[in-house]
Amino acid sequence: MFEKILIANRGEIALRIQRACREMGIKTVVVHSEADREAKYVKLADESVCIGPAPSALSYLSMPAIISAAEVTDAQAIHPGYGFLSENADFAERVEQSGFVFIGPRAESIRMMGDKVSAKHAMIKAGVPCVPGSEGALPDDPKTIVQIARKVGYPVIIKAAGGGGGRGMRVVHTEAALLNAVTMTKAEAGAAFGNPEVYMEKFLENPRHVEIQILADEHKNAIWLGERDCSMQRRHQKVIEEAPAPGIPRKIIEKIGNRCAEACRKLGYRGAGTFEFLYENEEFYFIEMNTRVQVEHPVTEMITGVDIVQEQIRIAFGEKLRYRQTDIELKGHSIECRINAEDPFKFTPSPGRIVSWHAPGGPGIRVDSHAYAGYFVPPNYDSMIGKVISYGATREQAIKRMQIALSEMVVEGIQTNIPLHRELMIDARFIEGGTNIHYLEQKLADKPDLPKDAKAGKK
Ligand code: MV4
Repeated sequence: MFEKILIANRGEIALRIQRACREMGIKTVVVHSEADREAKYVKLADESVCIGPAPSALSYLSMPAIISAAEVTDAQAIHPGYGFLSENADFAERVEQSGFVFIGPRAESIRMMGDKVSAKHAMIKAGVPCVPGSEGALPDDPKTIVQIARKVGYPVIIKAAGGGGGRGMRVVHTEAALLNAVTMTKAEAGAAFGNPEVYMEKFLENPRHVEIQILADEHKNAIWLGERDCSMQRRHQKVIEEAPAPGIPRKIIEKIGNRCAEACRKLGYRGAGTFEFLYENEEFYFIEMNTRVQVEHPVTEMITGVDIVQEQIRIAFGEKLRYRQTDIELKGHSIECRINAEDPFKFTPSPGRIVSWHAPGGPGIRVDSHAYAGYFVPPNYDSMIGKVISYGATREQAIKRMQIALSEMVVEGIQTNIPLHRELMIDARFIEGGTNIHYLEQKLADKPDLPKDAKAGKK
């Protein structure tokens, strides 16, 4: 096994990866910016290297700084976590060219999935059902574009090949609005992603966001670890995730899960990965694939008992998967609440010094966080400061335990979204289960006593 791994990330995931390494007897190097110098997980690591000033572009996104840090510390592999350089194919390539192992998929897989047109093409070929739409990128000819849209049927959505995660897309309801929307999306995509290619899909009005976690080794073994429902989101930021997805027939999920694992084998995919789907009227439609460990991976760990980060490391070392599909049993239910340093209903960031921090505990509660009393939340990065994860034999028990956990939790000195989570855990529609991707924004828009600009979905 590797003796030493460099963690090219920060915050809770840097701590999470460190814990996986420690359990495996692997030494850790963390890189950090000047803003994260005092972070506790930096002190907990075996070694640390300051790689630059607070702005991400000068630290966590600096490939030469990170690779140099691996060189001076004699690390053998680099774990990119999520965000930052985790889905940057050039980084994966440069890491390997410098003689280190990239803990993630091959650069070519990252590149293929980063281009949403080639990702969709690969999925169609591999037998994964996709949203009906244009076959590949839209052509330049306006008449052909109009024809494609008529065939797909309105409303349609125009998406940038270089986009993803909600960036670079436009919904079109009428033929009159079509060509202008295509022109605008192409111009924006060219400017934002350096790739003006766009494609078209049927716009699904009220889907849920359900994703499949997979693990694949370089010996063509691949398994799926159940699904996660991530529909509770605001402005493409997930707020609550859970596994399993409530109310979806197991037969339908098993069919799609097996398709995903089979696609991994066909594509020669290696590493952990997530197939993102829209789910509507008992049908799954592939939209994107993420080639990294995800924020919400713990809910899958809770119901499968598989340590996804440790498996990433074993796969990168070249080991064979330690599980066959028949070893994977989904047991119980898990819910994750993302804790953000922000105003709970206006959503403005709230960085600063945490004065008191009382994390919840007890049966079925896991807290993944690097925060503590006295920790300063820097203003330079994402506002997520941790995750509370509950587990129960049933969804009802997981909700109950989460309610208790949130009632115990105290964070003072900054604002957090804990009050929002407390409301959501007693929300009748959430408790019923199966709300769609618009539910949270609609609920917030219906709240009477908020200034208009604070409401989501009213841009
Ligand atoms: C869609 C869609 C409806 N129909 N595609 C947004 C993020 C990106 N991953 C894809 N997204 C969507 N694609 C079709 N054909 C609706 C969304 C969407 C969405 C998807 C998942 C989670 C939250 C969302 C919020 C708004 C829109």
